[in-house]
This record gives sequence, structure tokens and C-alpha cells, in this order.
Amino acid sequence: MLLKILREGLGRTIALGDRLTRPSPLKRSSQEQARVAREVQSLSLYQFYACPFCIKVRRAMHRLNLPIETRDVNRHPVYRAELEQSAGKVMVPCLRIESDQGSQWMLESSDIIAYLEQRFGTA
Ligand SMILES: N[C@@H](CCC(=O)N[C@@H](CS)C(=O)NCC(=O)O)C(=O)O
Repeated sequence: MLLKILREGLGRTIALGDRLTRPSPLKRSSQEQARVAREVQSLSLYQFYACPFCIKVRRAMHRLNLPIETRDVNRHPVYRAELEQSAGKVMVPCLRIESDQGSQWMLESSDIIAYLEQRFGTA
């Protein structure tokens, strides 16, 4: 219980630090940004606010200027249930990727960031 409170407090401190020190978002032409905004409609991030690994991913989303929907699994039992059923466990962050082939559930913050960089980054 005490450990849980300490973890939550630490996570919230990191989240605040992130908000205060975020890098400026990638600039795109309005046409290009509109295209990216349409593309990310097929993505959603299952996460919770004070999770350091989720903060790392949200920071990358901000840097890459990606308006991806976030789904808080602590606040919404339906998202928790979806995650558990489809990804096989309640572990966040998890990126849900919708395509014609169905849903893909990507766990691991580093893999998610690498995927977003590769798909939406400049390099
Ligand atoms: N290696 C994973 C670690 C993710 C992780 O440990 N997430 C924690 C939250 S910070 C979690 O989901 N724990 C399960 C739970 O809290 O129920 C990553 O980088 O994504």
C-alpha cells in the first residue's frame, strides 16, 4: 500500500516535470498535419497518467506532434478489460493499431516510440 502511494507520487512528479519541460512539437504544413491527424485516428494509447513508461511515450507523441487518443485504464474499466482480453495482460503503455487486417496491440514503450518515430518522424 505504502509502496503504491510512493509510486503514484513519484509518477505524478515525473508527469509534472514532463509537462514543464516538453520539447516543441514537430512542425508540419497544415496539409501534412491534417493528413497525420487522419492517420492517427487508427491508433490509441492504453495507459495511465502517472506511469513513467507512459509518460515517456506521451512525451514522444508530443514531440512528434501526434494527436493520438489516450485511454486511461485506471479510470475506465472498459479499457482495462479490452487491454486484458486483447493484449493478454494489463500492462501499459500499449499502442492499439487498427488496420484492414484487424487490431495489433503493441506493448513495450521503446517499441512504441520506435514505431512512431519510424512512421511519423523526419529521419
Ligand atoms: N518494459 C515495459 C514496462 C511497463 C510497465 O512496467 N508498466 C507498468 C506501469 S508503470 C504496468 O503496467 N504494470 C501493471 C499494473 O500496474 O497493473 C515498458 O517499457 O513498456
